[in-house]
Amino acid sequence: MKDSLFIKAAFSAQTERPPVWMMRQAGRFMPEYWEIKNKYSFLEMCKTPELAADVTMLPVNLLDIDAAILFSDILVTGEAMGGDLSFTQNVGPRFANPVRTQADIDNLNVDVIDKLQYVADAIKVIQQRLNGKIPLIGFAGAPFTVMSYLVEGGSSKDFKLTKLMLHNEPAMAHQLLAKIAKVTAAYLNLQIEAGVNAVQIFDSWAQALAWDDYKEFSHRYIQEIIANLDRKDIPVISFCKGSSVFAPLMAEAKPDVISIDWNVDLLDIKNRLPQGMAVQGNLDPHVLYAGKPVIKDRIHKLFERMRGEKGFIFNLGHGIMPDIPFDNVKYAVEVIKEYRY
Ligand code: 1CP
Repeated sequence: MKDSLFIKAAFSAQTERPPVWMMRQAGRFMPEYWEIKNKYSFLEMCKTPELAADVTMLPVNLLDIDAAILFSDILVTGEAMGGDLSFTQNVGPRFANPVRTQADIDNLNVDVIDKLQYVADAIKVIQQRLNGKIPLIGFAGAPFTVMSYLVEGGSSKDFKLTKLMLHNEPAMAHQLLAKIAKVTAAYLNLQIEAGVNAVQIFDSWAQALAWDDYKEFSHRYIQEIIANLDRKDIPVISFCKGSSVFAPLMAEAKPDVISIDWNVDLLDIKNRLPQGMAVQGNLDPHVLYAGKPVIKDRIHKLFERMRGEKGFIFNLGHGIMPDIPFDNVKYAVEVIKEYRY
């Protein structure tokens, strides 16, 4: 995989064009996803290696992207620790037994790697199907983001209960975060052992935090996880919503790549990072709703800005929305793949 565009760019080597993959590429914007989803529940899909492989391969076969991402979810660590997880259409993820008291935290298990073995099995099936064509990215949720789902019991707009725990019960919050971080490091190491070619840590809701709180309750645990990875020779990508603000701090955790949201000029932020640290990003996913000339123009503008830069992976600033037209995503990938520096 060392010679793949994605791995080369992740390690800041020269490439003839930027590699492309998109967060949430294995998902609901594809009619073919629904053909599978209509027959199985989301968790069944995650836990059945052949099905997880089928979904992982959809964007590989239909979009011809430069990296595949494991089909799973960031919340499987919370489930393995004892969360009663379900996914309901139009509601999203739910933990029926939210974690809000000291007793709830004490009850969470950390010795849970056996419960996540199905992910290692899926990775092996996916790698057989990929057959060396492109790299496979594994992933996990960052402790703060996973904590927010455990505490709120599901999605949240304002993270009220989570922030209340950080502010009123910081010692309790740290115990919870430390438990999640321990499981997350072991979980990513399981994925590396099973054969993924890169890992990405998703801290999707970090932007809700004030700078000091981000530092104390999020960054610190990501740093700990990255330090505990048995990295072998694979790149580590750190993503958060809010990276346009937090990237210089994220860099201190020493990932190989930082995935940047769309609020910032990508070159400006790259220039503020240590030499040799790659960036991934950062098209506003809403551009993919627009007309094709707009999509092409925005991609070309980003690429012109990044011209001559080593260490640039094209991605969106966050995941593809489920109602973005498939044709537009396919067109964007074509525009990117035709481009030459
Ligand atoms: O009902 C369905 O069809 C399930 C929808 C779905 C899908 C396709 C969920 C529920 N998760 C996923 C897959 C998924 N989730 C992947 C697969 C690989 C890919 O294509 O990228 C990944 C990487 C995730 C990670 C994930 N899950 C994140 C981090 C990434 C991000 O977009 O910020 C988050 C925050 C989640 C939680 C989650 N799981 C599912 C939903 C609908 C949500 C978000 C709900 C919310 O807004 O809180």
